[in-house]
Amino acid sequence: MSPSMIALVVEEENKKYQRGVKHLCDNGLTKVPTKYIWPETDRPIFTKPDKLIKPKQNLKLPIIDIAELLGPNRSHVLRTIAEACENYGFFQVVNHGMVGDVSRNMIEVCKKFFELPYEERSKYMTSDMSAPVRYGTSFNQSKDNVFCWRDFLKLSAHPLPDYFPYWPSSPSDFRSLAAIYAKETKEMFDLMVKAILESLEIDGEGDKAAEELKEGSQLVVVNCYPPCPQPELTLGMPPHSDYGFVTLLLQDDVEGLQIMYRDEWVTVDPIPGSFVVNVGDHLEIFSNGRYKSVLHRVLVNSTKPRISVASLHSFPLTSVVKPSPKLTDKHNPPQYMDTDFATFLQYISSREPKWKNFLESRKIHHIR
Ligand SMILES: O=C(O)CCC(=O)C(=O)O
Repeated sequence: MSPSMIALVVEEENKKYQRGVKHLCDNGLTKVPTKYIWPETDRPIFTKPDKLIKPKQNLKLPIIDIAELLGPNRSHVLRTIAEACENYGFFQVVNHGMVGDVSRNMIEVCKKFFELPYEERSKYMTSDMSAPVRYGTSFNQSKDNVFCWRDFLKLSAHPLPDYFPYWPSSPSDFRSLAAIYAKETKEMFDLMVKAILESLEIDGEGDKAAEELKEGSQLVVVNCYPPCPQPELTLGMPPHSDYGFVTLLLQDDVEGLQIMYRDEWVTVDPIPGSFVVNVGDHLEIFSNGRYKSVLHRVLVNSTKPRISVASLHSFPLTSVVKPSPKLTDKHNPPQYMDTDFATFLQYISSREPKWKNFLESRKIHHIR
């Protein structure tokens, strides 16, 4: 084949991958295309094909019972939150008040969305990072060298009336069910973030931040990970941290989420009906590094499709995030530069975003 023919074939192949991994799987697949094969050092560790070496036990994250947070044990729960944010960057919440139907309906209607024909889903495909709805694949499909085994639907969600009319109109109940879910998740966030800020013991500063966050941004990210014929070669999502303040994650009953804990990847045990809560980059900045925005990634498997719904919350898009003055002084100077969304968007549009590169780029390196 001539070089120009080879270039044409490669371009055709790449176009195919741009349509997403669900489309690829729907058309029949017995092995993972090279585009999705990760370098050996980044792959999940397997002993033999399909057999994952798991850490001895899945990680049991600290559990926060929201009902207890609202009772006489509040100060004890706040201490548990502080320890979880310092040591894990993650915890799970139970008794959160969202009735089972709301989360189950959300997972079900999202499954139905990803089962729609490609032509229907692709109406929402755009490279415009500020679009109110964005369907896509991999992590950043215009920048990633190696693709990950994931398609996504991102919905801007707060204030809801501004974005709701742009959300997918098919399946017919998608908008209404997703709207109930987004609204209830936002309420859960408002409650959780008040507690998280209170656990930092910064008095009025915490109340001020909570008020600002109440009017802040919310992005609902639906992740779809189809079964993969060779899960040992690829990842559903590469190691990354979340850019917002706090993320609330709903998973179906299929495990896949791993977090970096004491320099090892450990799988999070999904507790049915619970939410996983994690510290984002903005909270790490706001807390001047006390609370950790921890790396996480997603593994896929050969038999079960997996759906997760992450709700990313932060300050309004026009705000500047900086270390709280209550957490800095001359002995403990700010560890991060003031950061706004424009800087973040510029950063992720210009390179392959992974690891904690963005947060690292905002660090101030003090000379002692
Ligand atoms: O699917 C998961 O469990 C995690 C998803 C995630 O990390 C994200 O959406 O940022």
